[in-house]
Amino acid sequence: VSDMSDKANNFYITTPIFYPNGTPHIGHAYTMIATDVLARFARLDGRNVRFLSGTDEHGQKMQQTAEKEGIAPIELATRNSAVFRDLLARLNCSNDDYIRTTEERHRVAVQALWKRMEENGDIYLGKYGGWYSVRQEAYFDESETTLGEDGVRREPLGSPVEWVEEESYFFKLSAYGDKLLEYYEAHPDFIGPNERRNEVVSFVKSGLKDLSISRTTFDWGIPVPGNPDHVMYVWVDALTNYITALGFPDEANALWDFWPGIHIIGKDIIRFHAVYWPAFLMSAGVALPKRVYAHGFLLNKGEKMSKSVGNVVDPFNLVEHFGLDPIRYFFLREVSFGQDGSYSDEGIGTRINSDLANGIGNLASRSLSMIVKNCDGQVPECGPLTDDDKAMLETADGVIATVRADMDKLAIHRALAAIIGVVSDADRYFAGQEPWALKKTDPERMATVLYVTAEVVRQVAILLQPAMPESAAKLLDLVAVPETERTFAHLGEAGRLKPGTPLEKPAPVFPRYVAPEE
Ligand code: ME8
Repeated sequence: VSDMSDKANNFYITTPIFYPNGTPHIGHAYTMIATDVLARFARLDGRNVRFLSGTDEHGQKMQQTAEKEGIAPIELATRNSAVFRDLLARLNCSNDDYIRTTEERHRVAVQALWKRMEENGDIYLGKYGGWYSVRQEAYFDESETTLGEDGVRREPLGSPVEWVEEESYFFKLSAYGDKLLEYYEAHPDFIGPNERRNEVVSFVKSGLKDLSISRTTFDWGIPVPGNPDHVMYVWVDALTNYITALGFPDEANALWDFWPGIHIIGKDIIRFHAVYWPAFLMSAGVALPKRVYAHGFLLNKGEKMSKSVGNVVDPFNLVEHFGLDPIRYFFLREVSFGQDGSYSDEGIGTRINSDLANGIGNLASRSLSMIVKNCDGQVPECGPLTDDDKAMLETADGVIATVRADMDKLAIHRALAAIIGVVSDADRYFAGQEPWALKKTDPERMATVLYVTAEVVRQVAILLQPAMPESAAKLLDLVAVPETERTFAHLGEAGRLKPGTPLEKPAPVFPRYVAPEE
């Protein structure tokens, strides 16, 4: 039982807040699923969890898209933010809060943070000129841009840039280079994975310039305190969401005990989270996040997804086609968390069939139907254990240690491989013991083998809950585990199946995937 008053037990985790200038795609879904599995894992492991997601609704891009559609920016934001919220629900994400940056609580927090940075002497008024990308909402150094044969200058990711000059407030980022480097050095787990950490360290070592943090060329944003001609640069606004949702600046409210937290992001926005955000927080005298971890990008059959290539996959359709838990499992298991990953319908089908239908699904249905048929429909008595039985149970009891260590390193794919590895061990155990042959020769021995196998199914199902909450619950129903006995505290000896518990004929949990005819 976790102690809810113990601050050290609090666990705060966030997704990026998404731009609602369009509808979500599979990359957004991937971030949501990965963050959800980390939140669910921590909950089952007895932590007091708070999980946040939401939408990033200000900025020039939103204003321009709304203008094109002939609607107000808030209408566009409200319409698409609802779709992101629906996607979280469709993906069975367990977020505790959903923040929209157009909410009043957020204006209050952002303006408070700005004032603290200003009081610390880190904000000054100046003039800014630079190559600005509307799509990236960022200025680029001339050296980072290239002039195309079509006469259009572009930033490294390919969006056009234009020369913009405006009066602007600046944040003294240049004063934070050494402090950031010291911090990275003292907190080796602050940025992950290592590739991203190295990238950030070399960026900071190359020298930080002051950062332009206000705009006068449009007005869809949070006004700068004391000078409403300026709206805040959208990244100052956006990053603050993580503390708005904990009630900042009211550091006496109970939610504030969740700070600092862990930010899960895509690799595209590492600089904002690992350089700008910690500098803002240092300036404002607020604790820095525990960790910023960037996952890789998803590629469709190895190709970048883009509207022009026509390979953008709608996450709602993908889930409809394959089923939710298989999709969650596929992305978490197939992609090395932190690296880029590729997906295709064939890849998804193969993975679902090998690990789920032929793996845990088959093990559960074979062993449990034998129990229902041959053991009076009850969890059988467990007789004296052979070395093979003991080894099998030890494997199952011990896997949580590996899984916990992997999850702590955010190696989600490895944690799942370890869990599915136990299923392979159990398949070998089951085949080797031949309980179907023991039925005639030694029914008591058969009962013990079936008991051990069902007990492995119980533990695997408990461990699979973060990745596949609904399917794992069905497996736990099959072995009649009460809902109150499904946390990691019930793994191992503590939660062993009780002989005599009635079991139902097992319904299939993971059907085989058969690709539709062309
Ligand atoms: O950047 N593969 O919002 P955004 C994997 N509002 N993940 C992907 C992806 C892909 N192909 N494409 C996008 C923003 N993502 C800002 C964030 S946070 C204070 C503000 C995911 O809607 C990935 O997590 O463009 C990426 O970081 C995020 O979507 C960007 O979402």
